Amino acid sequence: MILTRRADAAGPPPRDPAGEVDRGDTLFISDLHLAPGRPERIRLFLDFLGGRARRATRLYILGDLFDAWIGDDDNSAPYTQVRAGLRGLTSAGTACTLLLGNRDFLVGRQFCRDTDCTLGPDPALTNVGGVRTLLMHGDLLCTADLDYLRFRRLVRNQLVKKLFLWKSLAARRALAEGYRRQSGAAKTDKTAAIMDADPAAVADYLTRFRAVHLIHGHTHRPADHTLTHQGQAVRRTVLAEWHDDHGEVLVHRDGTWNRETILPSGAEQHSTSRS
Ligand SMILES: [Mn+2]
Repeated sequence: MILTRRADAAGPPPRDPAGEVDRGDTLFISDLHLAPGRPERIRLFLDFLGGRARRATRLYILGDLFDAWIGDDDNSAPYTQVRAGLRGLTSAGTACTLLLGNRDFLVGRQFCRDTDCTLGPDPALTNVGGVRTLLMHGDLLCTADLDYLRFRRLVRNQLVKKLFLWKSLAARRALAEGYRRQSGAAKTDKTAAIMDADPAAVADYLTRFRAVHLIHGHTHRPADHTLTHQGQAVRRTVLAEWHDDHGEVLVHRDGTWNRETILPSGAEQHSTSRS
């Protein structure tokens, strides 16, 4: 549900039949880079969906949930599990909104039908605790990476997407594997500055959307930036990537923000408080 109105405009949040689940939190995650070759990370995410995430009104996944996505018809076992996990979460009453990342931009309508998640635009303007908040994956902020932005325009083209999706699953797998190798090689050549958010792009999006808080991922440089924009204090919150043995979730509750570490079940959970 995107999102120029208050999250509660559509009525009260779904109530747990037993009335025992407190769903006061809004959660933000990104850059999980789930892949069949990362079973621990998939398990960590599935446990998160079945546990911590259920105490939220809404979960925002700000892109790169998957390390690659070659079409909603990919029925590899891990992806089927992830779809079922998301469906379990939304069925239990937590809304889930997804933004597309540069790795999983082919997530589409069938995925949303399978999981009952909503696909958000990028950027997505929303309201968190009465504050105009802009949500992005973050790749659009890295404006110094001209090669990538050119590639982005190409692969996001509707016809190009259709041509790719017409190919067999096997052909798409082979193409994605080739791209993954290429992209990995290109990344090591690029300077740190090119791969970070450009301050001018940040300012530009904040102005266009009259937002005072920007939340994004993609750069894998988690931080809480405070900056002055047009004489006003604004915030840029960068989400952390997930790893096989831990993930991080940004939590909003009653005007308070926290970063919580998500650990494999059995391990002790801990959280770091922020304002
Ligand atoms: Mn990314």
